[in-house]
Amino acid sequence: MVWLSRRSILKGAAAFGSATLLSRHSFADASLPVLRAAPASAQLAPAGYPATPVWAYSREAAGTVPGSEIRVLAGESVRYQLVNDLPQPTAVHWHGIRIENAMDGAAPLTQATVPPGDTFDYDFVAPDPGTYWYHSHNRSTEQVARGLAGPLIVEDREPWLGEKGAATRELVLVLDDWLLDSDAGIIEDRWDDLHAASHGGRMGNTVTVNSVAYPELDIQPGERVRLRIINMATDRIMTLSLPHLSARLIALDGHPVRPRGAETLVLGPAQRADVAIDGRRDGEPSTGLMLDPGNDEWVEIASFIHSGDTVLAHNPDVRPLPAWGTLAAPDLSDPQRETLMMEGGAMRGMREARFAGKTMGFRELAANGMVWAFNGAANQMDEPMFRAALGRTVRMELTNRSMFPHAIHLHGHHFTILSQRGAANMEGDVRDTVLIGADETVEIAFVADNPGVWMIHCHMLSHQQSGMMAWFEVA
Ligand SMILES: [Cu+2]
Repeated sequence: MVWLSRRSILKGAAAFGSATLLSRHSFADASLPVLRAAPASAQLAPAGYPATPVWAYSREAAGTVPGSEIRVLAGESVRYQLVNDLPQPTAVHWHGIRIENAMDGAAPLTQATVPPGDTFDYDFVAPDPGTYWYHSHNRSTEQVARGLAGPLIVEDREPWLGEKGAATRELVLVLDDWLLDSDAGIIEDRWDDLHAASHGGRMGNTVTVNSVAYPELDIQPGERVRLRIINMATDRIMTLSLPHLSARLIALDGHPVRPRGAETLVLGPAQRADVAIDGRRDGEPSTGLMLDPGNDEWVEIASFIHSGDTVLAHNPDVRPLPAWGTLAAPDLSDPQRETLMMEGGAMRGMREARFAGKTMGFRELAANGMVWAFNGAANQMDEPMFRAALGRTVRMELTNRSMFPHAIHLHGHHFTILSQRGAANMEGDVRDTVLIGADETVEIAFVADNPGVWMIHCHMLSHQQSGMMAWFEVA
């Protein structure tokens, strides 16, 4: 799709034809394939319920949730013309890609929003292999909740699948959380619900896997499969369990880890985990992908149905994914030190914070829709939280003084987790989004090697909308 294959030229031409009828586009580059954002429909609730009106991305005729999978090789370009056929302005963020700043889609920081009927050309290199996703980054509390998100898979140039000790196939599992009414419609009048925002965020009531409620997934007994698990929920932390499948973690947020046991996994919003599983060989036909909705009552959100020939037993050790080789190692000898202090929310709150150029008390902040702050400032977009010289190592202490967990995401960079809850992280995990529990402190470090202005925000989108948003500059 990236090199202008015959197929992509044909697709581009087809898109040109239909787009001229629908939109007032300036065709700067008519050869770009179209990624359309438009209203669509999806069967999210179990059979027997009506289909749900959603907003969806599509590369072909009809929009789907999740949006069509985009898949490239590491180092290749992702090129799409976003066509906005929504009733609202929008923009696309390519989550976790160490991208050129102008392509980051973080409206209004890195580009203007794309008005209804208009287009924007995205063209960038995806340098690092791994499991990523793309989603709306304007009014995202609403637009992601309506379905504007899809998987973005960057394949490694070095072989892994099919090698000794590796998996023989892979399966992308998109987890999402929908707030539906009794007719399976998305509940639409609570985008600015400050009660939800000051707690854990806008929680849904229907968890789906690849936008299906309780799907059955086929697996052969003993078969080794790579799961690429993506949490696309706006606010829900997915606490998962994969019993009886010898689950081993092989990557976090796209970055390889030394394989380790992963019978339970905690994925904050926007986080990803790649997990190798082995189909069970004990004759039991089924096992579940289990979710703890927060009350310790595990529910099965998908089931692995075992059928077909039994695969020869694998060595229990899983072959590690090839190392990236593209990420600069932080120099911790004399780093630039930064802090991010999170406060606000229910049960603890904050006395005051700066917002829109003045210091406000709790009530005035709430009247402006702000219930959270970073370093004493809510939604601080007029100046950067910090500036770093290009190539400098930044060591950052993130402290959560609230009663709720937060999923802090840095755009344009991946960072090493140095410590969590006071304990050194011996695994050296590298991530783009880190979950920080109530009263926890996490230390991270990264090389500020990507020039531009980059958002730093909570990926619980209700929290982002109500104050947990800022940016930093690398120059
Ligand atoms: Cu948060």
